[in-house]
Amino acid sequence: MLKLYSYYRSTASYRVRIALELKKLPYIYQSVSKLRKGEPEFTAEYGEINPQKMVPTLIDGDVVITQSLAIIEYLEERYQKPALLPIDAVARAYTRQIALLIGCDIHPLNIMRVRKYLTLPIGLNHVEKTNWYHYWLGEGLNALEKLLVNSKFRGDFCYGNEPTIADIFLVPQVYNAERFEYPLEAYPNIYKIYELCVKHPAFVAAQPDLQPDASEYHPDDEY
Ligand SMILES: N[C@@H](CCC(=O)N[C@@H](CS)C(=O)NCC(=O)O)C(=O)O
Repeated sequence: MLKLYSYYRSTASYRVRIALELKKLPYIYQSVSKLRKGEPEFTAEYGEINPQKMVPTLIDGDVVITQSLAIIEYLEERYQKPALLPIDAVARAYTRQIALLIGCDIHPLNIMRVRKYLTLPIGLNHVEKTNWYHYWLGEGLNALEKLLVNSKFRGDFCYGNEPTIADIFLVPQVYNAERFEYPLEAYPNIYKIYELCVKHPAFVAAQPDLQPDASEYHPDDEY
């Protein structure tokens, strides 16, 4: 059976969980709970599995894959139905464009190791770190909102009327924006898609609060 190294609030893990649920693939959930305590050093054993010491990591037999987009594209090629990418080349590029806008240009600026580095050695306080995140989130979401408004591909979801990788990346990022109290009123198109997705059974099953390690949560946890 597939095994996913995950952490419930990790947005990159959340993406993979959504893809697994959409494709109705059963999997073993393996929590990397050290992330919760803000400990950058995952176990040495985990470092052997994923040298970047990040989540997610997918195990499929003797295959080990890291990086959420690589995992999702692997699942797409290996387990084809339902398709998470459109058939048309231009439409595929459009959905990847949204995934990468979020995955490359928003998300990495706010992960635990970046927030820790902003604290020390840079010396930013909590408010300054929040401003940092909000600034980069705004840059990305402004562009995404425009992209959706101008797209001929846009339907109820980012592309047409079924979820694709674009929605798989959009939902965890909006979840994270809400967690960090970023106002979303300026993004009605993004938010409408988010609201639709979070009612979809696969997105519901993948949501952070329903994961096995969510119960370990403590209100003081920053990560
Ligand atoms: N580009 C990677 C990003 C993975 C990533 O940033 N994971 C975060 C959790 S969302 C993590 O493991 N953070 C640990 C750290 O920052 O040290 C992917 O898409 O899988």
